[in-house]
Amino acid sequence: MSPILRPDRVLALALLGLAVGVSTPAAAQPDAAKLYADNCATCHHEARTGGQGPALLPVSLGRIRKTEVVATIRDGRPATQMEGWKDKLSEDEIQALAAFVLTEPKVQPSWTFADIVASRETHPDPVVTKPMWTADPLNITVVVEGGDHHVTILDGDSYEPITRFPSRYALHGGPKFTSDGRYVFFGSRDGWISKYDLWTLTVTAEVRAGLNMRNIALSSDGRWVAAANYLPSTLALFSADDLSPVKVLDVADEKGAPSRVSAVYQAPERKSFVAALKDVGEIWEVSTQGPAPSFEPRRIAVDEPIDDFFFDQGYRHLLGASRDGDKAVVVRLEDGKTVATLPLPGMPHLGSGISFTHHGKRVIAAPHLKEGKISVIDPESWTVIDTITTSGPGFFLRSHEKTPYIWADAMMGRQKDGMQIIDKETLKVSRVLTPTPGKIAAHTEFDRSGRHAFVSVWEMDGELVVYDAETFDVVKRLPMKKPVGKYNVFNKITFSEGTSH
Ligand code: DHE
Repeated sequence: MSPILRPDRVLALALLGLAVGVSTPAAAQPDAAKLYADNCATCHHEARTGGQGPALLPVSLGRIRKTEVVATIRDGRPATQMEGWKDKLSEDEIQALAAFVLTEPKVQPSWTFADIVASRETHPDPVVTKPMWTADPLNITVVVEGGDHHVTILDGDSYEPITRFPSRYALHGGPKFTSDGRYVFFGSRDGWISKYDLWTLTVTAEVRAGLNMRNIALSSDGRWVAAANYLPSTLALFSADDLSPVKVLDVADEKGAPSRVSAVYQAPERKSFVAALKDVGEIWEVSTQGPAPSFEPRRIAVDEPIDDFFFDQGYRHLLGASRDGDKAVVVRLEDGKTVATLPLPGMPHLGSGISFTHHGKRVIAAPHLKEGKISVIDPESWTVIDTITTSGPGFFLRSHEKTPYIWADAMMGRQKDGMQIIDKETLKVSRVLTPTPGKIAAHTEFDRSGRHAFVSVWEMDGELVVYDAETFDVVKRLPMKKPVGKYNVFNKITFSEGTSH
């Protein structure tokens, strides 16, 4: 007999199901893959690797919440070509699409040398001998506005924006400046490197180094750019002149186990790039010396993978945080020996570490991401000399040689709206500023003189609050879209005391 049920029996069974709490057959779920192919693939690529719009892969979307993804699909993103889909898709379809882009694809997409070459664009740059504007070129502050993915170039004396332009999606890490302060390089989480001429206010070249990138570094002679990638697992090297790719290193340990690259920085005194590997116990150093470097990596063995690191002042040692976030190792770069191990619980974020003068001696400070603490380390004895207790875990520290204070946020704690002012001598929080009560306060940068400090109110309708760094009076408030980070040209190119990498 046929197993087909008569309609009256289906109704009866459904009612029975309701009565006994058994679920009825679910309404058909939207086919997210088809919805994506029909509506999103044209701009974001059928493999979700990005095109006109950003890559829609979990790794490149970063720490975004599903509610944000849903809101973007539903309402679009202002000042971009991303329109809202609420009139064309149902709420269920929008939810299904959001879940889809937050799910890892079955096969990870590839990004080859040929893809890198094909992605590169160059743009004409007017020939000039000085900036096309009149502000102090070394007191320019570059503001990355994460809220709507723009960059504002700010006159550091008048606090007036000189220009504002759309950036690539989700810039991450500090932009890197050429030593004359003219060009700045930005890196985005979805792999784009952009070279920008501050004098002519022009993006001169762009290239996509990978699908998920951590950060970029510029060599001390300004000739090479290195990109640290998670996907694919590569360290990619480019000419800083026009961003043409010169070499892509597949990153793997000596036995061939592949590894993501945690971060790459220049080591000016050593004329090299140093990269930490996230999945294997090696640090790589790549020399940038000579007219045509081979970029062959020197492998330095360490006991555990390194997540994040900082150098001492002369770039003789590297202080690296372990992936478990409970200790740090000190590696002497000259001979690659691990010379000390420090207990650093609470996930120290050495990428936003700073060094400063404490009782006449240079020390290193790093915030902890999991607890309201800042470790202060003596780079001669490699011991933790103090642990500053703050009101909650924070991300960023900043200071300047001309100020007696460190400014530290607590943006991941309960008092997110406070900026803590820490005395460099007593290592105690001497006061807490609240730029806007109830709104996240984060990331500080100083002007070149150290007399003024810029603090972010980290909201979509946020602000840049300019403080007098001596009186702590508010001097100006500039509306900004989630100003993630600020970078003063002078402080960055002089490696000012109190700035991160
Ligand atoms: Fe960052 C710098 C790693 C999450 C904003 N961050 C850095 C650097 C590293 C790093 C290694 C130094 C690179 C450089 O300057 O060249 N960041 C990490 C992480 O591992 C972590 C915890 C997890 C992740 O998802 O990547 C992380 N970072 C974040 C964020 O969620 C932040 C707050 C928001 C965002 O935009 O992603 C964030 N990171 C920043 C900023 C800097 C940064 C603004 C540059 C700070 C500076 O002043 O130089």
